[in-house]
Amino acid sequence: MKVTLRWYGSENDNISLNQIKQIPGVTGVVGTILDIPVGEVWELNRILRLKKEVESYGLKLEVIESVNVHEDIKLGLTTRDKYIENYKETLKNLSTLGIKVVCYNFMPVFDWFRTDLSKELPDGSTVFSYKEEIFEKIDKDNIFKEMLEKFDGFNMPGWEEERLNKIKGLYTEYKNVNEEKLWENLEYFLKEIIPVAEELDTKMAIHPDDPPWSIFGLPRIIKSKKDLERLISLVDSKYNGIVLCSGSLGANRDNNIPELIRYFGKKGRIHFAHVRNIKFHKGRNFDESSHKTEDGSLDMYEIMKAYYDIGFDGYIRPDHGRMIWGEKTKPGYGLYDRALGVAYLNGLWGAINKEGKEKSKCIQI
Ligand code: DNO
Repeated sequence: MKVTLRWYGSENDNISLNQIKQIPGVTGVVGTILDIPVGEVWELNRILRLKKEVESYGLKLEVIESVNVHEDIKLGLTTRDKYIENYKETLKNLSTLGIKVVCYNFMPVFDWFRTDLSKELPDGSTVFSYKEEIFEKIDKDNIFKEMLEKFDGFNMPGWEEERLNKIKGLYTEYKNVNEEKLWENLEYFLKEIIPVAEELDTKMAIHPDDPPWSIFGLPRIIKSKKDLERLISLVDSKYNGIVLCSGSLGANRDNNIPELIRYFGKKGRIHFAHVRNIKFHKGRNFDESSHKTEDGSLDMYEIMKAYYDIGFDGYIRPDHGRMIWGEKTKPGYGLYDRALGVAYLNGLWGAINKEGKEKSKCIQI
């Protein structure tokens, strides 16, 4: 596996590349450019600037998270073709500069969603959490305003301000898009994009819906094994793959993460792994937790073992971290807890690896 950390660029992140390169085992960053409006072409110069900066610290830039998909594509409007052409252009530019994996999602209007971004745990750390009772009281027309307040001045991926003023209109437009229609629109997009990705040797990886259920009456379609199976069959190409995000899919207790890793890993469709833990509470409620197994509800050993067993050689990153030690940065994307996360995941991997070697020695004897 290739261990990476997400980084938002010097304009948007107060964590430095120098700090990142000091985390044991991290060899690359997952790049994000937040200031290009969704749907516009990512120009070569802009990507090159990011690449040079990352490489000047001896780190690699081979994964982008995300190149977001314009709403017109998800809505299936006639204007989508223009945005699809732009997307292809962006893929070409990214590939020219050595990007191997592009992460995207197909969630209408909202990307990831939580009801609290700084719930305090007994040890004083704060985490993202989702509570149904709070969710039900949310004023969905003013959700962007509420979320932006929670972001505490930091701009967050998936919550571009440009959509803020269009929110009511978007709900109306999605009235004509049910899950089947959204599948059709995804298929249309992939049939255009995947042949280009194949030519460029760029792997496309869809991020699952987070949380994996419909919110505010909007359709959501990447929530389960069945959905992922349907996704990979829309265009049968290894370039049409997935981000196996343990925390997103894992929020539905019916999704067995190690089993999903083994199943889609063996098919060669996992191009990017997001690994984090969550703690289940009543019903659908959950908190994000530290990466450690005992702090949450997912068995991180089993998750890493599944990656090990499939011989995973793709990109992996720790996912959201808690806010600890007084750190002030983008919620979920602090340095300290993600660095602890990397160390823990590397520890598990190292132990599994050593055990595997010991076992194979025994077999040879
Ligand atoms: C949130 C992230 C998401 C993710 C996108 C990928 O923290 O996991 O914003 O990057 O859904 O397209």
